Amino acid sequence: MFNLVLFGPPGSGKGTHAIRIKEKYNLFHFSTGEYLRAEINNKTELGLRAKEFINKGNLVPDDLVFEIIESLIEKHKGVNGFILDGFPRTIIQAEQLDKAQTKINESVSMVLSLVVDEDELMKRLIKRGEETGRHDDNEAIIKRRFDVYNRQTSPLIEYYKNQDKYYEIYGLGSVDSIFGRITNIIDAYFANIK
Ligand code: B4P
Repeated sequence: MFNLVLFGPPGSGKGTHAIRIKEKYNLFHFSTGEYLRAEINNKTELGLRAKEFINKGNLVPDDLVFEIIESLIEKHKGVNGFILDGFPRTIIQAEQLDKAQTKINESVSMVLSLVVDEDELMKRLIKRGEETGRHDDNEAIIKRRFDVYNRQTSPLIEYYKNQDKYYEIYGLGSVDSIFGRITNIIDAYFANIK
């Protein structure tokens, strides 16, 4: 099974590219952010809890997020592979994922990290906020999300480098050109394991 972690700061293009990767490689795409937003829209108990954190630019607690991921993996055992978009976002989440996958003889295959500078990220997210009305896409909250990313999420870079699974992609340019960089890396991975 091919298990891809799509990694990067807020607005780096994870969601944008996940949709294309899913189509090209026939993988099951799961975005924790999208899932949590749907729960908020449906006013579920989980959504109400998650909203408090998301609207302040904070991460939702690890255990809450991990329960979602565990049941997802359990429900979709038969798929070709997963794109985990926006998960893991903390070392604890990464360790929880490793443990759960080891139990079923699986592991993360690769981590693709989209690298984009903060000025560009800010522009993209402000634009998205204006177009969609997303509550966490306003300047003050975006700054908080960058801070949370730098403190809580970026240590995962070392974590996955130590496992020899970390690949960086320059995330500026047209969506097509970035997608080309992504597919070069995935195709090389498949060519190597043949
Ligand atoms: P997410 O939904 O994952 O939010 P994101 O990081 O902003 O998304 P992404 O990087 O996918 O942005 P996109 O491609 O759309 O998470 C939201 C919140 O949920 C988090 O802050 C957190 O509170 C919570 N959460 C989620 N996962 C969690 C976890 N594991 N643990 C705890 N909490 C969690 O790109 C952004 C914009 O850029 C788009 O408008 C797009 O059109 C544009 N864009 C993309 N590529 C471009 C390009 N090449 N050029 C120009 N614009 C581009």
